[in-house]
Amino acid sequence: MNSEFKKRLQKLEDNHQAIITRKNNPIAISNGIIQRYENAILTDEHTPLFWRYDLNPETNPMLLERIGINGTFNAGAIKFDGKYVMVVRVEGNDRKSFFAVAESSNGIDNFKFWDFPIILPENEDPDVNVYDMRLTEHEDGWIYGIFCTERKDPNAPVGDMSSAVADAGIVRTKDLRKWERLSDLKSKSQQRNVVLHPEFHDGKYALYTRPQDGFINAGSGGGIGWALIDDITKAEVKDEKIVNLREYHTIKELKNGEGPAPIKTDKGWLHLAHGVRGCAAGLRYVLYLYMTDLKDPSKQIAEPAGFFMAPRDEERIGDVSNVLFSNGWILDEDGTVFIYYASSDTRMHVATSTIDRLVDYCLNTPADGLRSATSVETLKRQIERNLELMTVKN
Ligand code: M1P
Repeated sequence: MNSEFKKRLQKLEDNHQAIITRKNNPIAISNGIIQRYENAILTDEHTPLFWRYDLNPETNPMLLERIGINGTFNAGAIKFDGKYVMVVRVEGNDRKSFFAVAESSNGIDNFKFWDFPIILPENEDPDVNVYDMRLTEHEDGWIYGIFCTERKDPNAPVGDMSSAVADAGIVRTKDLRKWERLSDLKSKSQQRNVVLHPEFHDGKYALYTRPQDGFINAGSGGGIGWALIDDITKAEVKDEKIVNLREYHTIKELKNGEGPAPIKTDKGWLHLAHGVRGCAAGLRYVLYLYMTDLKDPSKQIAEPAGFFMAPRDEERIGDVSNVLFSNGWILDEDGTVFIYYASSDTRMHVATSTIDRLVDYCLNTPADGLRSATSVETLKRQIERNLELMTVKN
């Protein structure tokens, strides 16, 4: 090994070690609903050096990077064996995404990737690109992963190298190491952002869907759907009911999609989703919450107006800028909720909250009146109540 190689390797190792062991502090100011943290929790630089570099001085004497990683984002999450675990969408410089597991003991920092990415079995129609896995610990005893599988549109005109078809791929596992591939979801429309509900409903599996007319456009797809499934090993959407609507002049007028599997609370099912609108800068993705009925999860019972979290500071910039996306959260026994979210299709962050705070936010934040005048009316009522309170105090 030449000394240049040795020196460079040491530098790379020191830098990597510093990144993966960096402490993550809460930022000083919070809105009381969530707590953001100073650092991103997973970046391309968190991926092991032995993924990116051929470490053999004989075959890579200049120690050049051989396999570049472009981003680590849109991770599913689960508490497993006492660890906070993410199944991360890792995207290479070649634009192919794959899944890899990263774990931490406290859920806030020191996330470390497992040595190997997930070896995802394929079915008869090979996936071209796979991403955004939602994990569900189902009451049937399996951990399911539902992800988007993307393939070239077979009907694309000659020369069109972009048109794609999105479907939902389904896998299941007991240990996050060995995955069984089931049939892709059958549906009349393209599907992305499909999530398995954790309990049976009327003895059937239930899926949150996102019917869409094309690969990008939701088109006539009215929002987040709900579909009961007879056989999860050959899942088929026969009937779809829209649970959470898209609406004009809201944060989700263009499209929306379920985030992670909903959390059961004593007041109803708590849902995290993303909403998309178009603006001069392109598409803007924000996160929002809503709740559905405990007995009938297809019935919405609350939805605060507007976004719950939107991109800010460095979160605004990345491979696809102005995007927050979340498909993973973890509820701890003490009621703490770890919200794992990605910014701008580039990196992962965490925000923490509690079930009580999130449910209070959902049930007591004013709903969207859908017009400027109703927003002003809502604000006026709050100002009046507060001023009255302040006068009484003085
Ligand atoms: O680039 C933003 C997001 O775009 C897609 O989300 P949706 O299906 O809601 O449009 C997905 O490709 C997602 O991975 C990506 O973060």
